[in-house]
Amino acid sequence: MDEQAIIRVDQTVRKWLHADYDLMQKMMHKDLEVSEKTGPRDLVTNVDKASERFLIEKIRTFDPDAKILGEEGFGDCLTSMDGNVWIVDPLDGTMNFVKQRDHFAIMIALYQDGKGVLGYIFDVMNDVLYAGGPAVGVYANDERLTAPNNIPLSEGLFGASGPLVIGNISGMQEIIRHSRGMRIYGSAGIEFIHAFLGKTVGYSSFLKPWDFAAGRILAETLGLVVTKIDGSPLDMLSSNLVLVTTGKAQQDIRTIVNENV
Ligand code: 2AM
Ligand code: CA
Ligand code: CA
Ligand code: CA
Repeated sequence: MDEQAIIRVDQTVRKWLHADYDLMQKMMHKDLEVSEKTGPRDLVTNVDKASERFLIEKIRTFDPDAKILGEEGFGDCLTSMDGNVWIVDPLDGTMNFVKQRDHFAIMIALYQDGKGVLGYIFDVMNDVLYAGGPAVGVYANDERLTAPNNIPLSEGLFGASGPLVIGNISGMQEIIRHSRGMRIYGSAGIEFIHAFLGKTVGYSSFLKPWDFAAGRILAETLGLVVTKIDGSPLDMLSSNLVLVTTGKAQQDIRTIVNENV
């Protein structure tokens, strides 16, 4: 796709996201239908499902030959990253949505033959859409973002998921001890945003493709490094222990992880 084509796709996706935002705003103040997926800490609501149905219907009409992966199962089964692949997390941070009506996001990513083209993380309650990709840069609404400072681990706050910290997976507690402190927000999308803005030096969590597909594109465009915790490349078709950090913190963390295997 040339730059003009990417800009046209971008304008279309932004319209879908704003319509999805309106849908969510209407639904979130009514009674939610909440059910458990794998247990009481893994929920899905009628809003997750409505959002995914809405976005996938838009993508199918716009790009009928594409493959679409959605968390709640309304898309396709993905076996390769060939061609156009859209990855949708219709509501990221469902537990926050249910308990707080805050700190959640809508995420969409477009990959072409495995390369990230456009990524979107919509911070719904702050009404800020983080959007872009390598061809167009990264924007927070209309404001272009610049790369966060390449600070070492020792100079920043580190975002982690609860299970990684509690289980001390891959030396997570040691990683945090080397940082200025730990933050846990309960939404991968919101955590990625904090890394974009330099509010944290990085983030790590065990994530599915829809949790990191958009964040990865935006983070890499901003010069951050997105890998598995051991520094190896991400697998877009399965779960990964994802690490997004500045280049310097990536080196610091790799040293700690190697000492804790
Ligand atoms: P979700 O809300 O879209 O499910 C904190 O739980 C973060 O990790 C959220 O971004 C959440 O995404 C994601 N996550 C990934 N796997 C999860 C799981 N099994 N249970 C709860 N959250 C999960
Ligand atoms: Ca979920
Ligand atoms: Ca998610
Ligand atoms: Ca979700």
